[in-house]
Amino acid sequence: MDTAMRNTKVMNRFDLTSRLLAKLQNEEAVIGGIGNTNFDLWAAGHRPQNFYMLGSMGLAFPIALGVALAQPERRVFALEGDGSLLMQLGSLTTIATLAPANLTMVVMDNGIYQITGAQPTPAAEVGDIVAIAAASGLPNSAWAHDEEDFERLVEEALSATGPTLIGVRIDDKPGVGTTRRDPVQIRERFMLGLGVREPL
Ligand SMILES: Cc1ncc(C[n+]2csc(CCOP(=O)(O)OP(=O)(O)O)c2C)c(N)n1
Repeated sequence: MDTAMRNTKVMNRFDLTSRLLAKLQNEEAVIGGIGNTNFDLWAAGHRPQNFYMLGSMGLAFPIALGVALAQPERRVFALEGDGSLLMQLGSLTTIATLAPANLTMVVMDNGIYQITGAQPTPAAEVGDIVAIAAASGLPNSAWAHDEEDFERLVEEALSATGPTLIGVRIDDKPGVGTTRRDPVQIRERFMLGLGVREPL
């Protein structure tokens, strides 16, 4: 585990999301959290296995947990902002307890609630989300030092034998695109993408 948060490069959410998607070859599910994480997931390239959370902070990891448990043969990635994860820290211990080997969580840590006006999050100066994750029972948690390190951690995650968490420090840029706000369409498209809905 590497908890050296202060030594990590400040990167960009859209760039990292694009790098993640470029590594996927097996219809892996990708769950974007509220706001910027799902906007950048959309902008990086829609895939039938992408799910875009609207409205509720902190649900990317719980939704991804459900998908990972329901489809253990499929690798599942979840993208969440630091502010949103702070709303739902308990999900980390739940995930550590259920320990799906196919789940990887990416925390996009800009230290702010970017989308609502860049207010600093409570943990911006004093907390370390990767250390919190490790102490929640997820020893396979690490900060990505730079883009290459992020790609290496994603590759490792693709064959991991337990849940993994990757922390990335990111800049204060908003998401590049905007998901269409149609929850029913998002859900139905995702279920088709996961093969659990018959096409009409
Ligand atoms: C329970 C709840 N409180 C407040 C909001 C308003 N809100 C929506 S997104 C957001 C900030 C999200 O911050 P973060 O997850 O760090 O992502 P960022 O905007 O920095 O990309 C807030 C406060 C909300 N949707 N739900």
